[in-house]
Amino acid sequence: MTAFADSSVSPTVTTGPITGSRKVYTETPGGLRIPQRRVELTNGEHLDIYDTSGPYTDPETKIDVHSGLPGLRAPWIAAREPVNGAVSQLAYAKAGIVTREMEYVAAREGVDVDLVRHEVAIGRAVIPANRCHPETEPMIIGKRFLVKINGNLGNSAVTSSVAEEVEKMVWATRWGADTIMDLSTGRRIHETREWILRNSPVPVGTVPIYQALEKVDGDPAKLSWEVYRDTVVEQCEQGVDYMTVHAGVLLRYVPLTARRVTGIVSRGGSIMAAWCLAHHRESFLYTHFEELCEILRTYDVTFSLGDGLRPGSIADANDEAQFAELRTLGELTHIARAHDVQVMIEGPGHVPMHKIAENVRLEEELCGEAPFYTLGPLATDIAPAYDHITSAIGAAQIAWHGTAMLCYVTPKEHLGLPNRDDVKAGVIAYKIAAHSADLAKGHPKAQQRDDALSRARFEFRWEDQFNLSLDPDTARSFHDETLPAAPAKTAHFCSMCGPKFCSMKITQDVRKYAEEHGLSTVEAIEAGMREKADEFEEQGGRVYLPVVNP
Ligand code: IRN
Ligand code: FE2
Repeated sequence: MTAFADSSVSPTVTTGPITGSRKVYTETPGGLRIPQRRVELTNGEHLDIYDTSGPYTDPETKIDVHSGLPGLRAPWIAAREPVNGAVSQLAYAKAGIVTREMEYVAAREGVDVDLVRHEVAIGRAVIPANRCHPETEPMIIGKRFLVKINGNLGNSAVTSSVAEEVEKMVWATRWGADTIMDLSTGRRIHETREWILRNSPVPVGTVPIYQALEKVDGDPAKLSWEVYRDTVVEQCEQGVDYMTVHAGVLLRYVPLTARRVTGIVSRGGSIMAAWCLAHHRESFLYTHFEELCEILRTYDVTFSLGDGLRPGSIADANDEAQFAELRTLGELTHIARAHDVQVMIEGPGHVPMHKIAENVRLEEELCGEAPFYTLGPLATDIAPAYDHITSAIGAAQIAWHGTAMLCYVTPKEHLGLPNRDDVKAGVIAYKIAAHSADLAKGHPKAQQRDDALSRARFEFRWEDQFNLSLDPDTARSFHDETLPAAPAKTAHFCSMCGPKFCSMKITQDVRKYAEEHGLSTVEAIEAGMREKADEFEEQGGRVYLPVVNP
């Protein structure tokens, strides 16, 4: 039992393989074991898929949430000497040193390790990996790599427990969350985070100002640099890998939000705006930024510079408040990098499609191409209860333009705290957005999965189609709703069109006809069409046949 294990908390987490696949580890020449999920196909082939689920889907590993996951990275961290007084992935990359984490992510992404080191060195990619969080399987966030997704968890003062949040973490990573953020604002914040950190196979992010606010009884005016600093140190020690810091909300920007339709919608942004107004002083996050860099540098915690003034409605997108803050985030990016601290930049929010590209262009220009990490954006405001969809539309587009990580939005956005089902719906929606962008960007591995699934679909290998999908359980259950019998799994049709109208079946018949008659497909189609036309004429040439048995 470790120090965090409280006997009153007993999380039960989901374990076991995802239907139709099993965990495999590929060993690199350097001796690293890279996790993947293998889908065995009925035609004898298999496909290995990038896997974020950690040991939970591996039946070989015994899971005990009370002792936490093994410290995969512990020996790597222990063996490293500081370079230029720093221990961050950025410092090593700049010095031309390839870390084990860099090797790991290169193998995971199927790219050259030199690309990884280079992208980290110039700040276009980050590897969030706190030295006090050795349990993580390293991953990389940057536009030259697979688009990543983050799932937000955490309780509120109104609802949820530690056990529920730990299961949500396991559940989110099972379906593909590359990182998770613990946004707890209710009771037992420290303890909830400890449970999540010790059991999470992916990097964990937080927004320290939330806990700092708890410490001063929820009154923003009572916040101070000292309370905030102590909270950051507490979270760094625990192992938080990246932190949202709303340091770009400056006193003079607050009035720019006055005429907005939805004002300031960021929690952190509104807390800092309230502090600035109450004291009529510049934000302590901004004035103490270099001290903050020194703290984060010690642990190799990555900055996620918060978008406290992001638009919260279609009407407010790309306004002066938003872009003024972005300019300040650019200034801070360069300060952080000079301290060898890795940086990501958070982005919106709510943005109509025609205004999305501008966000990426400006972020790259102002923030030296630091990885962009956006919350959606929602492409329209009119669908509460479906904002995983409204936002996945914007997310797919912004990722295509170069956003490196997408913060998911669940169906409960704007309505309530997401439950486990909402978490899955959000993750799947965002896997769709991220993968669509990977395809459009031409990531070498992305299309393999589409092609494998397309072939399975065309050849009526139903089981393969289910198992290659993002959510095999739901795909299978939808199919079985109308055609539950075993033979339907080999049938050359489904209940949508029935046996006579399946386009795929007709195409296959055309191809078969061509083969049998020694024709090319074009000729076969023409010949087949002629035959059908003749048949049509023979039957009287009428589209609507008279009813025979009324
Ligand atoms: C991501 C991009 N823009 C915002 N986010 C996420 O929103 C951020 O990473 C964190 O999870 C949450 C912070 O919300 P507030 O405090 O800005 O509302
Ligand atoms: Fe919103």
